[in-house]
Amino acid sequence: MPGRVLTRVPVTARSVFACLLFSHLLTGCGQPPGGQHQDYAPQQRASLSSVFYTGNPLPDPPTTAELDQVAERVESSQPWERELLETLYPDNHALWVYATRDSDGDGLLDFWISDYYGRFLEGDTDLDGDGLDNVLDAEPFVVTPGGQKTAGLPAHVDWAGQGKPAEMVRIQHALYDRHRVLLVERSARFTPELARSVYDVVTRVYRALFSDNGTLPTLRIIATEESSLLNPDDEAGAGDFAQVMAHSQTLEIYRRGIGASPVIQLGYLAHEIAHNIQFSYDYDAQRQDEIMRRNYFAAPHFLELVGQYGWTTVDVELEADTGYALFRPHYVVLEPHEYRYRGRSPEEWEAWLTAIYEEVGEADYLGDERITAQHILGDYSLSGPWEWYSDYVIAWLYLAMLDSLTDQCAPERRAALAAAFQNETVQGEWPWFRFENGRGAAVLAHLDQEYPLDPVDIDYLAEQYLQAAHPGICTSG
Ligand SMILES: [Ca+2]
Ligand SMILES: [Ca+2]
Repeated sequence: MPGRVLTRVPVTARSVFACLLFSHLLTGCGQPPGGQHQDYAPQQRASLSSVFYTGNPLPDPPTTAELDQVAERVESSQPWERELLETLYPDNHALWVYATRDSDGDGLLDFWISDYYGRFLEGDTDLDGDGLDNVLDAEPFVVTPGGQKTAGLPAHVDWAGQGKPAEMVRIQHALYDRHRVLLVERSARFTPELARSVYDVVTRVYRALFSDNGTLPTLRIIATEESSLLNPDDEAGAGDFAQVMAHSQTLEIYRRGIGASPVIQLGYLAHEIAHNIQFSYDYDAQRQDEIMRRNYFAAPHFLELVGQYGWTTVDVELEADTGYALFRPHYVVLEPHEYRYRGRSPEEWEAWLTAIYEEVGEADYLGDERITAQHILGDYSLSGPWEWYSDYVIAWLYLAMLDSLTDQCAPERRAALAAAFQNETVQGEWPWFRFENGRGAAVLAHLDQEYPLDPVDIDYLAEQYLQAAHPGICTSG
C-alpha cells in the first residue's frame, strides 16, 4: 500500500479516505504540478533554508561537474524516476543536483523530496558525516574535524538565546537534556501552548516510557513547519495537523496543528508519538537503514501486536515503479503487504461505511449502532493498523480524562461535558472521528497496560485541557 496513509493524523473529509487509500503517485487526489503550469522553484529553494532549522546554511551550489553528471544520470534512470523529477523540477538542473546529492558518499542522500510539489526534507541526518547531526550542526555542510559534540543545546537552536518565554526555554531544555528530543523551529514557530502540550504528552501521557530520563530511538526531533506540502491550499495536505517521518525520526507539526486548541493538540500529539512508538517495536540499525535507503517498512513485532486485535496481512509483490535509486520521494512507502481488518480489506470497509453514511446522513453517521457496536472510531482508523492504533490512543486518552472526573462531577454533568467535547471541539476539527466509540474496545486494555496513566497526571490533563476547553459544565464540589 503506497503510504500516504502511514503517518498522518485524521483527515477532515470523508472523501479523502478513499483518496488516501487508493491514490498512487502521479494519479488523482491532488497530485499536482503537471497541469498547473506554476513554477514552484522559488518555494522549493526556500524550503532548503529551513530544512534543519530556521535560517540554516544553504548547500553549496552545484558544480559544473555535478550539473553535467546529473543530466546524464537522469537520462539513464528508470522512466518513472525521470518523469517524477522532471515534473517536480522542470528543467531545473540545480534542484536535480540537490535532490540526488550524497555529500559524504555513504549511500544516504542528503535530502528526501516530497513527491507533492518537491519540498526538500532532511534525508541523511548527518549529511557531511562529521558525527554531528545536521540539526545540531552550525555548519551542516562543512565537516568539522573532531566535531563539537556537547551535552547541551548548541546556540543556533537554543531558545534561551532567542528571547523565548522562560517556560518555553525550560521545556526545550528539559526535553533535550532528559529525553534527547529536540524542539526545533523550521518554517513556522512554536507557541507557548504547543510547547506545553508537547511536554505534557511526552512526560505525562507517555510517562511510563520517558520516566527516569527515558528516550525513544525513533523520536529525535519535533519540528514546526507551515504546511506539509509546498502548496498549502492543496487539499491533499491542507488538513494535515502533523506527520511522523520515520526515516529522520522526526515529528513535524503544521500550521493547523500549531493553531489548534490545546486539548486537540494533546490528542494529535499522542496519536503521532504513538507512531514513533510503533516504529520502535521493530527498531534496529538494519531496519533503520532500510527505511533510510528506500523507505522500506518491515514491522513484524508491531504486526504481531495488532494481529491480536484483528489485523492480518496479505503479502504483495512490490511494484517495479516503486523502486527509486536516483532520489528518494517521501510518500513512496514500501510495505510488502496489504492489510485486512477482521478479514475485510480497507476498500470493503470503506464501501460498508459509505453505505451507512448514505443511509443515515452526516449528522448521525458515526453514532450509528452498526458502527458503535464494533467500536469503530471513524474512517481514517480503518485505513491500516498504524492509524487504527494511533486513533485508539486519542480515544483512550480522551476517555481517561473524562473518567477521571467521576469523583467531582455528577454523571449527567459528565455526560454533558462529553457531548460538548465530542460535538463541538472534536467534531469541529475531526468530523469523521468519534472517540466515544472506543469505549469497550479490547485494545484499550493494552494501552492501559503499556502506558499506565498516573492518577495525578490524568487529573491534571483533565483540568488543564478538557475542563479548560469547556469551562463550567463539570464543576467541582
Ligand atoms: Ca550521505
Ligand atoms: Ca554534521
